Amino acid sequence: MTKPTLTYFNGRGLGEVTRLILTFVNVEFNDVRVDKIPDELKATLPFGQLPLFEDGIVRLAQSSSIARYVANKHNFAGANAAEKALADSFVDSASDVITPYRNATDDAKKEKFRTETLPKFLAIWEKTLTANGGKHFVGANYTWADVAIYNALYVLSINGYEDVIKSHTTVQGFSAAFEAVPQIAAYLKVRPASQF
Ligand SMILES: N[C@@H](CCC(=O)N[C@@H](CS)C(=O)NCC(=O)O)C(=O)O
Repeated sequence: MTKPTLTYFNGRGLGEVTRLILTFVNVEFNDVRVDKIPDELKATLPFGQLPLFEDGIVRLAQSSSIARYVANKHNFAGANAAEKALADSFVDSASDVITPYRNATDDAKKEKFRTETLPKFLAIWEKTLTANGGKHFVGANYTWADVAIYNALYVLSINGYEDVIKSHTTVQGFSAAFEAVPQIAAYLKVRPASQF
């Protein structure tokens, strides 16, 4: 089997969910990190942008399509059609949190995000996790939904929202348990530090 390659910038950004999925499912991959997209590569990119995923079967762009493909390929997308759809919906909920977080560029928007948007989603995540045993969002095993939400929580926790997250103990426990999964813990120890 060809060792897959993920090409992205030297940051977590739009590449990190796929890196975490591959790490979780114990698939070795070439983690290619560029400072700038070389012109000759840019000309061949499906949408002119990174990330790009290549596994000898497909040459795929668009971060969420890549992550979903990798999750499906490695049985990490949900145990059946219903679980897959639910997992997709929780992945989308992570975007529903990260998009307004990124768009909160002034104090009023930041305050709305801190006091309304984030608590609303944290309460939903807390309730879902509690009803499902505390460790996973969907079904009896980890799926890429857990990865996407963990990654969103990580981004928020290092960018000034740790206190809001901490008051949701089941969500907090979920993140801690995810980080303690041996292959994830090993990856996090060596993950390059980055601003984004
Ligand atoms: N919708 C795309 C967006 C990709 C994107 O915006 N990539 C940025 C980096 S985060 C990029 O390649 N920027 C460099 C460029 O456009 O030349 C995805 O989710 O993959």
